[in-house]
Amino acid sequence: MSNYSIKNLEEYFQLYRKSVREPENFWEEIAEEHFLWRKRWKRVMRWDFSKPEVTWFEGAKLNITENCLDRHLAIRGEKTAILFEPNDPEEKAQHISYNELHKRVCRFANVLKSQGVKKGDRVCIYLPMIPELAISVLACARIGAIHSVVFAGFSSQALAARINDCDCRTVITSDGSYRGAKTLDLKGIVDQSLKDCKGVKTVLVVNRTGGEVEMVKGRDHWIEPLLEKAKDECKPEIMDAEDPLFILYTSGSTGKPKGMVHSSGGYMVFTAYTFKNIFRYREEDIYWCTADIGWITGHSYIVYGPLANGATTVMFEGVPTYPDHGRFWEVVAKHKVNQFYTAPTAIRALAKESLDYVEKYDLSSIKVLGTVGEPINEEAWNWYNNNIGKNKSPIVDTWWQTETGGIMISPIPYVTPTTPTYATLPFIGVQPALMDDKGNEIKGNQVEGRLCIKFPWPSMARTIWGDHKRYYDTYFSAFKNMYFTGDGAMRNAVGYYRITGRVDDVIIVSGHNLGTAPIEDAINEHQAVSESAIVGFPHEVKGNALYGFVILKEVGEARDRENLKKEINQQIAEHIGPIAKLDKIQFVPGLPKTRSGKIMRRILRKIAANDTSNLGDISTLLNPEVVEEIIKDAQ
Ligand code: 7RM
Repeated sequence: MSNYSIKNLEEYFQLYRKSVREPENFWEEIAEEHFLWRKRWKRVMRWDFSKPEVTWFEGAKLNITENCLDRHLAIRGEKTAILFEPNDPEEKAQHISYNELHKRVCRFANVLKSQGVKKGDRVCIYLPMIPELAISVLACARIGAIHSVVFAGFSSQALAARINDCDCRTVITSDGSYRGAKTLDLKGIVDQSLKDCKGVKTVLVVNRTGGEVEMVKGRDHWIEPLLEKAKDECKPEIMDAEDPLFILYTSGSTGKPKGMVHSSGGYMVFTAYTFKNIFRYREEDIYWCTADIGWITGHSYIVYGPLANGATTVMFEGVPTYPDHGRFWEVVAKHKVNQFYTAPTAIRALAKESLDYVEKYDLSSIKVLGTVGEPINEEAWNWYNNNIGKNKSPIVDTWWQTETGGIMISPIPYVTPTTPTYATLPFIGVQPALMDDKGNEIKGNQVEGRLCIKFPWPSMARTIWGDHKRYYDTYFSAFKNMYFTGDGAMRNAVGYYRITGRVDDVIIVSGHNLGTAPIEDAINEHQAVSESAIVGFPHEVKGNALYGFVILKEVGEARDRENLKKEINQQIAEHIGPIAKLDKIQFVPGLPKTRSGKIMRRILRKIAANDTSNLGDISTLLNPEVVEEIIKDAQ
């Protein structure tokens, strides 16, 4: 069991050095000793960032579900694999053992097969946080189908775009979903989107809310009767290590979402190894990540990473504020959660409420706290540390991305001394670099630049579905032989990294990545709008909120402006989802533009942040006079 669980800082540095000097030997040992392979690799890795082409464990054969399920049955079959905590605290939690999960995954896999789903087919999963979400993900992996989970908060149009982009023929959904006091009509959203998805032949519907739904004959099937009839054994499809395991969409700076494609073998090895060390998981622990499986955090650190380690992973259906602001802490106390992993936006929202919500509960089970998704400010870090961790549980501030598949920069708890707002040191095998605008690496400490990674790691995305050129252009063209993350970062005197935020047109609102372009596209479709620009501005709870500068077609028109603002937000909710709604909308006569026609977002950002004392050089603007006018009416 050497090397698999890192014990102290010295060992971390030793392993880190080994992972850089002899990456192949290092990863070969990890892969060999801790996973179940049906056939060994011919070559540990191969890479060429100029294409980009990366392979890990080429020639190896495996099925990830054998690693997440079958191999645990003999030693921990009755241990809880998934601990499901429903939205309604009155509804009983479900403890799904490894034995039971194995059976339910096999049954689900057999249903998919009976519906004609085969290896390599894409299956869209649009489900709330109920056990069937994890089960359907694993069922796809069992038979080698590529899952594409779409977060069940996305609108019908966003769902349709994702279904069509990777030609899903099968969609898995539920009648409805519970979110706090609300019940949402998921099946209705799916029906709406399928009007634009002619390729979908089968819709499997899980019964969750018991709501009235329309079932289209020949296309829609309730899953329960099919599951009942299905056999509870399903032989795993044996996959190549480089076969795609899943596609997950992430927003980009153009309108079209990017379908990041992840591999089977490398993804498994890296998510399992990071999970074990970054959460310091031990056999009896109860681990809870509050993310939704619709995001990468849920894929890697609710499903695959924990299950590959035989962990107990909590799945929470609800929201942090229902029935009140104490819900997270109630659940921690109830299930004696040992590792708790959430987003800064949730921490900030709960920190605003009375401490009574925290102090009511016994949080002494907590050993490790984690955060992910956006930079955590010092105040939120301290609140989390003092009130939840009681100054004794290390906080792991984990930096990573949909594209990286697993955690890249993070403390290792009880090993790396933490500093508020710092993600600290690269994980084993991760080689970060800070780059200047001219494309040179900035060496040494106390420096700031664009964050790149200069060597492949096993769980990196292999391509963008259907558009390898875009993969190259987005991540590998800015800096030669480097993966460019899109983030800025600084490295302090001791070599710790602090992520400062996006340097591109992606804005992170409440931990959700939103591209400005798709939102602007949605606004511009409104018949009264001629042009718009979106920027982020600092928000106490959400981290960033959205500010829209909108040019109307008819200037000085007596239209009801308040009503227009509502319509614009409605339009955004329909195109993208309620998470992308604007907090502020300002109607402007023009937008500051460069001579080449590029909107100067830098200026708009300053106006939105109410920081107009120094706007920098605006002489290159085509229309500098518009800036004054915008400032005059700023909100
Ligand atoms: C896991 C996830 C990726 C973007 C990334 C950053 C930001 C994530 C942190 C962070 C500062 C962190 N995937 N980000 N973690 N910024 N500190 N610990 O969030 O694809 O949805 O987002 O999120 O900008 O590029 S993601």
